[in-house]
Amino acid sequence: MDHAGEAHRTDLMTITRYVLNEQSKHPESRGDFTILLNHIVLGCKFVCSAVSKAGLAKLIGLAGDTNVQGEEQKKLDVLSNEVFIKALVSSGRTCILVSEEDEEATFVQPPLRGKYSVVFDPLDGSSNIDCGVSIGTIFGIYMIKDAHEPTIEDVLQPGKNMLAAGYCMYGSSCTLVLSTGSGVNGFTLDPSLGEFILTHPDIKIPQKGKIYSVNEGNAKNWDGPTAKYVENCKFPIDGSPAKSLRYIGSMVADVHRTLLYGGIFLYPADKKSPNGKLRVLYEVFPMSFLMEQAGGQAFTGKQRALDLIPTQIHERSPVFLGSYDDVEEIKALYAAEENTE
Ligand code: FDP
Repeated sequence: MDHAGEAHRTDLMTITRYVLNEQSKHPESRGDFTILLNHIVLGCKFVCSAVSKAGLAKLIGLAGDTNVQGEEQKKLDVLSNEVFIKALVSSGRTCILVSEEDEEATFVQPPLRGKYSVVFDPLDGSSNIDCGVSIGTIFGIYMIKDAHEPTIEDVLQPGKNMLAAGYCMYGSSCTLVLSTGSGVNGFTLDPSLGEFILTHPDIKIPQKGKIYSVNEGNAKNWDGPTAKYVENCKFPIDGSPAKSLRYIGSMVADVHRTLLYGGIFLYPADKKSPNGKLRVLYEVFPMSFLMEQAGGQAFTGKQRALDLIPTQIHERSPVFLGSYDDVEEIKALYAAEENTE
């Protein structure tokens, strides 16, 4: 082993060092938020390890089946949910948890209660698990109003009230993208160190992109502005080059590409699903928060996505998010339609 070479690596900006640096900017901080983030990071490492073994696990027993030891194999999404619930509760810093996997919100028992609520999708894009396509965890963090008397209203807040949001993508590498409200940073897991290293500092989304990302199989049910926007992507009326279509069908992967390369990701309303498909609290809000922090925009077809006030924890909303100029175009089409009504 080249110990001299390894020594150079100890000045890396790990996610722990980054979060501690951020904490030091707030002298009044008691480190609660740092502890919470550390527990989220731990959850991501666990899920990353489980996802990377998923193909292998299939050789010894299908998820949901019994393996050769006679133990039941947990489905990855169920396992991921348990991992995050345990990691968040044991942090001692959370009060209310909303997970995509659980119908009801979890209220943490008083001895372990803290002042934050976390909304999350432990394993988003789960229809892609069996073919090894990138999937991810999405999370958003709110501060609750009163830790002694938490209510569901504490998580039914507009996305603009989030303190932090992020996602972890389990793909060819494991990448955690985080915003604590002052820009967006990306960290890649170094498996040999078990540490997330800052690899994408201060991510800024290009002002305008060359890619649009949508499930075009739903096109026959789209409304006028969405149909017109996608038509413009393919046959631009201003003579600009047509956009390329890229759609993975895994929100974390599609949003990650959009953040890095620019362009637009849309999951619009359609006649069959008037509220679209994506969930407000743990899909639309965290991704919209990251987009705005990176200089982009997120729109619901009616308003700025982060202004939406949810009334139910599993509520859905249409969303158009990505490069500033691209979202501006779809906003103009909806505004034009409103004016003709
Ligand atoms: P999935 O159903 O595989 O869990 O909301 C979940 C989600 O994936 C997103 O990750 C993804 O962007 C979207 O649904 C894909 O939906 P379509 O299959 O309808 O395109």
